[in-house]
Amino acid sequence: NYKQTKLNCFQVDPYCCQRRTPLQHHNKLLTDAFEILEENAEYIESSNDTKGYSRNLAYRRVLAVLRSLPQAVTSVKQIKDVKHIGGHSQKIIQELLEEKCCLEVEEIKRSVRYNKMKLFTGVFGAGVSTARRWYDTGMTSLNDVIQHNEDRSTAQKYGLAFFDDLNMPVLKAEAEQVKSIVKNITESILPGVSVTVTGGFRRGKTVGHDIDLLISHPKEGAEIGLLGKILEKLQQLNLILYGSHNKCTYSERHFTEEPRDPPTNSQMDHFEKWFGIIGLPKISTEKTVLIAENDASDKSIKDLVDLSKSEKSWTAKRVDLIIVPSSQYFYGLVGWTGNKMFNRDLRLYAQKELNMRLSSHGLYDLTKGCLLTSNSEEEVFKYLKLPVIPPELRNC
Ligand code: DCP
Ligand code: MG
Repeated sequence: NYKQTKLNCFQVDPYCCQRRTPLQHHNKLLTDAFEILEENAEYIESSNDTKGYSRNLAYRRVLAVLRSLPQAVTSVKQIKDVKHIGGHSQKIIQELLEEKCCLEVEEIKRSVRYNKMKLFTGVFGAGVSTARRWYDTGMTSLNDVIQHNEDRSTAQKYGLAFFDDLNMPVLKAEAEQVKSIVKNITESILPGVSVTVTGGFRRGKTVGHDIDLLISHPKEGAEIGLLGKILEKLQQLNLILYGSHNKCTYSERHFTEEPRDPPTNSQMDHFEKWFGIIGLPKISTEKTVLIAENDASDKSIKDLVDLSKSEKSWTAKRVDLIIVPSSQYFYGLVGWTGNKMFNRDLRLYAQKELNMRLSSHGLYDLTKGCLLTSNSEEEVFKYLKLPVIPPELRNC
């Protein structure tokens, strides 16, 4: 009957890559709470746990389901049989619906550990395990970390010194500004090149934490050696504050065989890339950009802090430049558009349901023993026997 149907109105496909998940959804009261639980579970879980059950992943799945629901949940009965929402999560949802807040979440929000871990993982170059080490050593502020004389990676030094700049949300206009700088430079080196803003911005986000640019050229192989030249130019223009250039070997670049097993948790690919920080001229300023003189790996953290606090005409921004050979472009585009959960399920689905192996480099049909080349994103979805989910609906 009607009432019964209404109560069980939420049926979801098991993999989030089968669902449409917009940025603005109907269950923000719930997802705000589960985001805290998910983050906190990540801070607590040790990396050894990830082979077995992961609470963090379980919460990420709950989040992905809630974000994809076509309506607001108003009664816990509606989600009684919904995939991925277990008993504990249902109790939390019930509490949130009845009380508008959840005790467990409120306790986490007040806890010192959660707040310090959130602060420390916000440092570029510091992952969860570094943050945990800082916390366990008794450090409670960024200043403590800066003062503490332990060996820090160059990335962490920059992350600490430019913490404020790097934690300012990156605006879409800034992403477009960086894209045109890179596009102009690249075009002057190699005409016909394409530069695409991917990551969250491609999924319709208006702010992000970094700028992810895919660089490719229609002529396979033309992109070889390109990144080094782009970086040289960026350096000459004094735009680079810090960077790490991962070159890749020929065999990794020319991916013709069965895709490598992607490491289970990180979905790192083998593209040639640069992860760095640029000093982006403030949009309204006409002053020349003067930033750290080139590779400042020998700069002391004090010099960097002074630089970050000086009156500067630029802001530090995180930028990723990824070189994608044209034959792998659409797989690279899907992988770098994300989001992470969408990628995770896409790969799991390909493996479990189709006996195919998907990575940012390609799709391999293990049954037929062949590689499936793709000339569009739509074709990737077609091979995977999935509806074409546009980027704006991949916000799982
Ligand atoms: N990616 C991934 N797995 C990782 C890192 C990245 O699948 N471990 C993919 C999916 C991401 C994309 O690359 O969506 C870009 O990575 P970001 O970390 O920049 O994530 P977003 O751009 O989605 O978010 P933000 O707006 O915070 O930059
Ligand atoms: Mg990004």
